[in-house]
Amino acid sequence: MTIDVDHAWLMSDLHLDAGRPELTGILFRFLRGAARRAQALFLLGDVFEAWIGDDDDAPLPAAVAAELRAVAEAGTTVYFLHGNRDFLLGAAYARRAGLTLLPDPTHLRLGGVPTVLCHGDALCLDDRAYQRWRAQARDPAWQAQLLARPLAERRALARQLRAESREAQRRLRERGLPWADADPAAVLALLQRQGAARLIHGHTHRPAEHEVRLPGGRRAERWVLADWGEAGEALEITPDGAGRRHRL
Ligand code: LP5
Repeated sequence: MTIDVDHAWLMSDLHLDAGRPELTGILFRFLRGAARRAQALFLLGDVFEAWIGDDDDAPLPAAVAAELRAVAEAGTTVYFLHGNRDFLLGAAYARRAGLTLLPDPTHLRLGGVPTVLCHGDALCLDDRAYQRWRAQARDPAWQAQLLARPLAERRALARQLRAESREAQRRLRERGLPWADADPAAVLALLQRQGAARLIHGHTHRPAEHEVRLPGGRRAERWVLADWGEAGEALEITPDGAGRRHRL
């Protein structure tokens, strides 16, 4: 079934973490208010700083599940697409939080526009070390083995992976190499695959609106969502267009 929604909110890269309660507070305020004005809310990955399994017994995932479920029960469908931090979020948590899981990428109609949604990490083809890691991390057999490990071990592993990632980025900066960005050919291919006129993604932490010229002279848009560094941000789509809402 094709998703066709006139009024939607989209956000990504919230990186919710017990150490940043102000971000969770912003999200909850939004979920209790503005979120409910739309037909759908699309969470495009990295909602959580690190997801170690649906059986995580920490208070944060439980509190977020309760707030998301309340939105879904109030009539706003909440969709979730995995990011590189929460790729292990599974069906059990989705049921608990009233989420509808989406594949990456997802083609749909938003505000009347044929649109494609993705987290954005799969577009960063130049980041070869990350793409190798991504292929392994998305392998269901590897995930099952990992999720069978005790929670405490997974928590420690997540900390280790974060440290490795920060170190990899520090080395990049040291060598003067740029932070990964979306590959133009991959963007074109994604837009062309199902005739989309708009691509929306996060991950790169480079919020911007790009115009993409497709072969044949057709134009498309690429919207890059902001990460929630200091304040919450969301993109609102209506039949009148797309607009960023800062300081939620
Ligand atoms: O995340 P960010 O923004 O810092 O950087 C990303 C890429 N890094 C990652 C790795 C994540 O940050 C790790 C955190 C995952 C949390 C969930 C873990 C759940 C599993 C464990 C618990 C059950 O995604 C980074 C990109 C950057 O975006 C820009 O695109 O460059 O990629 C890298 O830095 C590549 C590195 O080489 C990192 C890969 C580490 C691989 C280590 C292999 C160890 C295997 C352990 C097996 C269990």
